[in-house]
Amino acid sequence: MHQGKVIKAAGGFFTVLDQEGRKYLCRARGALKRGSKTLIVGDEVMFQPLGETASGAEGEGIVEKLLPRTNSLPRPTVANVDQVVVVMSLKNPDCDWQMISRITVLAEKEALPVLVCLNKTDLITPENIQQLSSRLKPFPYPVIFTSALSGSGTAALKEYLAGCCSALAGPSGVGKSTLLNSIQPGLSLQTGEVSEKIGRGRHTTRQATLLSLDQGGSVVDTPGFSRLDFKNISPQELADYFPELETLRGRCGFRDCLHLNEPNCVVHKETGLTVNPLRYEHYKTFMQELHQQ
Ligand SMILES: Nc1nc2c(ncn2[C@@H]2O[C@H](COP(=O)(O)OP(=O)(O)OP(=O)(O)O)[C@@H](O)[C@H]2O)c(=O)[nH]1
Ligand SMILES: [Mg+2]
Ligand SMILES: [Zn+2]
Repeated sequence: MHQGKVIKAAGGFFTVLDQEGRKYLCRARGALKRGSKTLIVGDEVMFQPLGETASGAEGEGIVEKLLPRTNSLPRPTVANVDQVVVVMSLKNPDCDWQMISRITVLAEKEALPVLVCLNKTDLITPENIQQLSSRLKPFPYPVIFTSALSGSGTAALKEYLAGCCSALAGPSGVGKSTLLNSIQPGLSLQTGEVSEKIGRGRHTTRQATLLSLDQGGSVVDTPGFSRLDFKNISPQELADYFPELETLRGRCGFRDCLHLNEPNCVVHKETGLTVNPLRYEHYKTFMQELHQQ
């Protein structure tokens, strides 16, 4: 049997890249098609090639076994990544700040580092960017401003992607695929116009695909999403996934303070200081959602 990595999953077929760089189009054994065992992009697997394959050609095979995952995200659906790059456009479509926090909560749950990439800077004025930068102080994650169109900031993104495996995450139409094309033109990923009527992307990227970068490292281009619900997160653990709240742990009046309306809550005192008011709003919104579940 050979070991390989699932780089694409579509319609019951899995493209598996082996350690020598050969690709195999595989079906999976029955047990690997159901429940938490369903194969996803990034999975390490053992597979059996079917017959001989001429050198250079793509082979076929059967995936026999899923190897343990170091992490996995429900959305975008990927496994075994080293970091998450949240991509959002500043305009067309408008930036969804709450969605950024939703994605970071899921990344934190998997203990994954996060980078926030704010794209399409060419559509707003330098003054707007300045205002945004000051609104993002403090902010618990590194932020880079890019324009895939002008190329501004893309070198910084390229540097972040070097040497590790990143998953891009964000709504449709924010420029995930366009950014990757600008970093590595040979990828020739399909991109799509944002609908003028509804102001949203058209879901151009249909499947997550793991792409190798010439500079070393890899990146998973993913389909955009507009909704992200929390599953398997309890109200008590939510603050663990907000690093700026996590560092304040144990300093509130009540040991089990949820940082809502409790007296002597240090998070209340820190909001506007070390805690960004926008992030605290997101925390309260998510807390409400978790209580309704
Ligand atoms: N003005 C401007 N347009 C951009 C920029 N980046 C991407 N676009 C445009 O935004 C549209 C959507 O880009 P895509 O790369 O397809 O977006 P995506 O995030 O991959 O979307 P999905 O694959 O649907 O999730 C395209 O028309 C791009 O040309 C940018 O920096 N500035
Ligand atoms: Mg895309
Ligand atoms: Zn508190």
